Amino acid sequence: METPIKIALSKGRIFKEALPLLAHAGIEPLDDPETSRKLILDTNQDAIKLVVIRAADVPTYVRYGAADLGIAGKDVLMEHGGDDLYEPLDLKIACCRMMVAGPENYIYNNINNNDDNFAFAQTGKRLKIATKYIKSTQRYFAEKGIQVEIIKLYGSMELGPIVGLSDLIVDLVDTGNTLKANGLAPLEHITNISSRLIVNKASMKMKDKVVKHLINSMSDAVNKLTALTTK
Ligand code: PRT
Ligand code: MG
Repeated sequence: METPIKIALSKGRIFKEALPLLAHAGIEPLDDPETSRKLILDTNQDAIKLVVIRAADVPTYVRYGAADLGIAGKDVLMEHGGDDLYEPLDLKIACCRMMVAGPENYIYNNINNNDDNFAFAQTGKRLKIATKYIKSTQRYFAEKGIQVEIIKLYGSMELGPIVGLSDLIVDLVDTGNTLKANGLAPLEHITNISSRLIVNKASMKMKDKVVKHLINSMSDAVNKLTALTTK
């Protein structure tokens, strides 16, 4: 038997929202990652396996060919950076917005009269931003022509301004409930986020028939399902 095609994805919202798309493409997992401890799930097709890993690890698995395809949030892909994998399809699932957030009506000073062009917080110090999205945050503020001090966190960014670790945060926002529950508000919209199908470059060449068939059927599924939800 040929080596099976592996699709890497994370459990939780991406897995849940990818299920209907995979089903449309004829792929049905035989295990539930929420209850199974297996990291490689069999599907109804012998030739297709699902590899269940942390969301931020998906581009790495695909980049190195440990998985042929993957499903990853645009937020994760922007941090991964580089052109070391293909991103042929917007799956339009797990949608949210990347935003600057902080205390309601927070205004910072963009002082232009020094060479560094740093933004200043209301404390008079350089503006500090806590986030796990270092590259996106850097790029966003660089495009505004200001430098900020970025503090790398791995989660619970909302805590930053509350405990005085940072003035603002950059995080993903869906309903806005998490921000609100922590006394914060969305301030600036950076970009819209959705999950993308990504493909290993060698797999695209070597397994082109199977991979292209999968891309096409997933694309069909996206069109059908978005047509249903926008009706
Ligand atoms: O949670 P874990 O540490 O295991 O990993 P992860 O956070 O990387 O994975 P997961 O499954 O939480 O998120 C996977 C992907 O889902 C992300 O990479 C995004 O592309 C996408 N996504 C869509 C989101 C959200 N919506 C989202 N709302 N990821 C995270 N959130 C979080 C956000 O960070 C904040 O804490 O939900 C909170 C805000 O939600 P609201 O509804 O309160 O605004
Ligand atoms: Mg999470």
